[in-house]
Amino acid sequence: MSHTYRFCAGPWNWSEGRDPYGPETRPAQTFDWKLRELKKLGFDAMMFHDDDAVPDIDTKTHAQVLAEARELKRRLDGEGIVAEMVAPRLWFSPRTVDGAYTSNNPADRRYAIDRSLQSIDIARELGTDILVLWLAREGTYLREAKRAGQAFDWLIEAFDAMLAHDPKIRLAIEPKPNEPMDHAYVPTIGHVLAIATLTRDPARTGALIETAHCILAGLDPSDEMEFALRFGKLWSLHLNDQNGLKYDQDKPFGSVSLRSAFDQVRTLERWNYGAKGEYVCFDVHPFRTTAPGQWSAALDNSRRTFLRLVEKARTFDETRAQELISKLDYQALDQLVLEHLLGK
Ligand code: GLO
Ligand code: MG
Repeated sequence: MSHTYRFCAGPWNWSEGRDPYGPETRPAQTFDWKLRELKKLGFDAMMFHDDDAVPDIDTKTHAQVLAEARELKRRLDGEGIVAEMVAPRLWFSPRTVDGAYTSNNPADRRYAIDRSLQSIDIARELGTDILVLWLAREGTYLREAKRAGQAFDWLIEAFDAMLAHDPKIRLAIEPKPNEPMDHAYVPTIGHVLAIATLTRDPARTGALIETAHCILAGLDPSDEMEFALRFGKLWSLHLNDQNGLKYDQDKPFGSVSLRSAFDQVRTLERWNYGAKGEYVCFDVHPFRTTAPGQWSAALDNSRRTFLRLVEKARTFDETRAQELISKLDYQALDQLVLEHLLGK
């Protein structure tokens, strides 16, 4: 229980304040600015959508895409920042309006697979073996529009194509139960691990867990993490917070429930998360009201809260907790946790 953590964020975590009811509230910042901010904040890695790494990706040839990825790698090396993962952003394109791997249109399914294979090539150039798959539009608004069994076959077919494309790539599937879809086909970590068993290489098919997504599924984030860790499958992590079953909020880590955040950190401590090179990523968004001067606060605050909670996890009176557990005195255990968090 003594290792240090390494932190990661993505360019989208400096979002500009847009929501479904109103436009941006901050002017966009450049990628170079974000890279410098990341360094200043004490982060070690950046996570990338394919089109964060190579903007306007669909207008470029494969050779151009790879050349730009190589150039990005040079810039990252220059700043001392590692690329943690690459994720194909399959939910913006007009070719994925009906979903990507599970679209009812075969040409669009092909597009999604090809773009994912290209993302693997980008990952290779950037020096990471993790391809994150947030299956944003793989689900339904309308039950009768698709058959779940068929959708699972298409998902497995797509995962298999990716696993075959590169013998080193590892798929970290990021489950989320809803939004943008009404119901997603892979809503929880249990679904991820079950579907992994049907791929051509289950050992290279694992998970990324996001706090808010567990809460949206009505599940406890630390238990979900513990489940993935028990299977050796927690390869990346998106910490943030979420106020109940609402729209996806991506609040700073610990913002809604400090106690839940403590439980998540305690789980990571117990399993030595990070010891195999995994990063702690914060998938947070600044509040809409945030002024440009405080733009990085959601990330900085999340990291600060995380580190304070690591101290709380390491100084928690485990002996006393065990005594209370053996007597089933959960009333006292509850208060032990609360007073520890309150600083008594
Ligand atoms: C949205 C997801 C999203 C992904 C990111 C990486 O709810 O959390 O932010 O993590 O696109 O694939
Ligand atoms: Mg996420």
